[in-house]
Amino acid sequence: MSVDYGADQIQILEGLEAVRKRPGMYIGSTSLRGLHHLVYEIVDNAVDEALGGFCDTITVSINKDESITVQDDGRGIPVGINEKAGRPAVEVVFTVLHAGGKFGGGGYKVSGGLHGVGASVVNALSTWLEVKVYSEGKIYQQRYERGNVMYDLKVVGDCPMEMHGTEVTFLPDPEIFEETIFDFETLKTRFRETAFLTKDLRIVLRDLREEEPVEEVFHYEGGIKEFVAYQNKSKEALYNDIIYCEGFKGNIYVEVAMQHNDSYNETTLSFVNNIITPEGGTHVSGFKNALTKTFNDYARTNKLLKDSESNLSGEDIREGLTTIISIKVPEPQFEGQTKQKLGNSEARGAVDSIVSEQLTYFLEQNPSIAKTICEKSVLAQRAREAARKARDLTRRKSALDGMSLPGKLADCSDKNPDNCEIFIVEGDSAGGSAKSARSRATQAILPLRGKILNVEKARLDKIYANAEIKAMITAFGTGIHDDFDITKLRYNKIIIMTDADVDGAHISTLMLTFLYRFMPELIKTGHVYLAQPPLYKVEKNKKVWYAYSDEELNSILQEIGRDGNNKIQRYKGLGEMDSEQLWETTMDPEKRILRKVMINDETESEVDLTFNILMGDKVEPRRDFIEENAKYVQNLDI
Ligand code: 28F
Repeated sequence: MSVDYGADQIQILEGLEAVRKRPGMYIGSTSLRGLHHLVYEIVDNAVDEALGGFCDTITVSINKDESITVQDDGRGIPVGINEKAGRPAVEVVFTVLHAGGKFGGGGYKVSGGLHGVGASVVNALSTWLEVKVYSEGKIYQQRYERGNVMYDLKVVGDCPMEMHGTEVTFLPDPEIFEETIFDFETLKTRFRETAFLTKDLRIVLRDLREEEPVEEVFHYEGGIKEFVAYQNKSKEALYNDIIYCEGFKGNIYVEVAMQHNDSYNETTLSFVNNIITPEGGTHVSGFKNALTKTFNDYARTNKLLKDSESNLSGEDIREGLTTIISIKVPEPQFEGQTKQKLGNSEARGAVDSIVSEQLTYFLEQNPSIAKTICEKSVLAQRAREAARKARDLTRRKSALDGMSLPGKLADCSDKNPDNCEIFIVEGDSAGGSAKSARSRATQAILPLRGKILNVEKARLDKIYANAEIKAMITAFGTGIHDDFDITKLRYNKIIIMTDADVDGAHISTLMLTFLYRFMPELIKTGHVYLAQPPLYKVEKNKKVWYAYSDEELNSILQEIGRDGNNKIQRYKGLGEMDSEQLWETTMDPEKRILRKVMINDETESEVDLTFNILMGDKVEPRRDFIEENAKYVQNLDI
């Protein structure tokens, strides 16, 4: 090492050592999520360069050895000596915690993800990292190992005079991370989102680990308008235009794009400086306020709402509305437990005033679209009114007869939810076997008749009137909607048990759609599971084996020998098993396989889309999705 250890250098080493000691403080976690965060940190620096107008393509490659290379065609991190540090600026960027003068005044500090920490943190948490800068005909390079400088910045070659940019390659340290294998889909979702939010930026994602390298290019000239179109791709839009509002209010830049579709769900994705804000905040409330006010004003003025009718609620207007809100704020303040909610009060007014003004103008210019939306909202208002009455009725009824549980439910005797689980079983006959198989103390059985209602295609009033759905809601005990209270959950595990065939998979998906739309907290807090019944039973010399997949069947046959003495039985449904077999293979907590249903919040916007693709009206996106994902279906993990 050719670096002299002055006082500054020692401070730097202490800084990076702190990062290695408490990585969670800097990147949130050392799980798979933290691992991917490293990539976002580096890419975000390149995105900053793009937002400044200096870079138009960012290439991210997952290399064969699980290192990552990020390249941009920006100005290149400065290689000249930084006055204060007495070292090249690029070295400062990678070795000093929170370095980066460009994050000071002027411009917007983009992302840095949840923790806003940057390149030096990635460096500290990598086994090795190499940076190359292309500038003024020269290629500069420096290498670090676990944050330590390996040699002074040096020129390693020439490049064309007009070439410029930065290239960073790093290998995450397995001493730090629990897992070091990158997930292509996770990166894909993230960079698609980044590209939507940064009009004109091209992001190329390559997976070089595969025999045949995979490449995806994300480039959207329409920016967030295209984001809305993408979210609505599996739905029927109510009108062709995408409503778009944009502008500055003081130093806050606001962009909003929206379009209604014929579904009943609201999708609102909001971002601050390109960071997703899953819990919304002041920018989202400013938007909602403007939307409600503007539509009510318009509907009254144009007699689309009678004097005798009450105002449309925000929810009525947002039924079937897909919205992307993206704002840029010089100094964002994030609040809430997970720091995912915008707190800046000036953002509320900025979004409200820009949306109110431009939406009013749009509605005046497009009376037929305005009428379509108002009419849909009035229908939503009526359905909501009917649903509320139905809900009040059940609420009053349950208060009268002391919260009567559905008749079909075979409840467990233990009243401590921590010990209890409920099996939602397709069909009365399988329900019957499950009832005699179960362990009565802790396992409850709720049989459902036939297919449950597809909530993706039904309005609220119809959903609340559905017997199977009512049975589930009362059995779970949590209530729904504004009344939802997870502490009232009567079972620790909700287990969906269906046949191991296409129909069974369809019923599971309908169930998951219902849970995701109406009680997403149950999924997010890890209470929902899929049972996994066996596909085959193999018998030989009075001994029995169960196989849960074709591979498993093959390996069993390999082991016991493939001969005429095995009788192999393929199970077509739960009903073919007697209660003892059902217990042994699928329900016994000691032996069964359960799959936990999870939502990864990094990909939450995709989950919404997935349910719509699977359960919505359009055939083509569904077919594409199933084809694309066929290889994952064995291990479906939504
Ligand atoms: C592969 C990841 O990190 N790209 C970057 C720049 C450009 C500048 C910069 C970055 C200046 C003094 C810190 C260039 N010219 N890609 C990247 N491109 N950082 S990071 O400046 C950093 C500050 O200390 C840059 C003029 N100004 C800024």
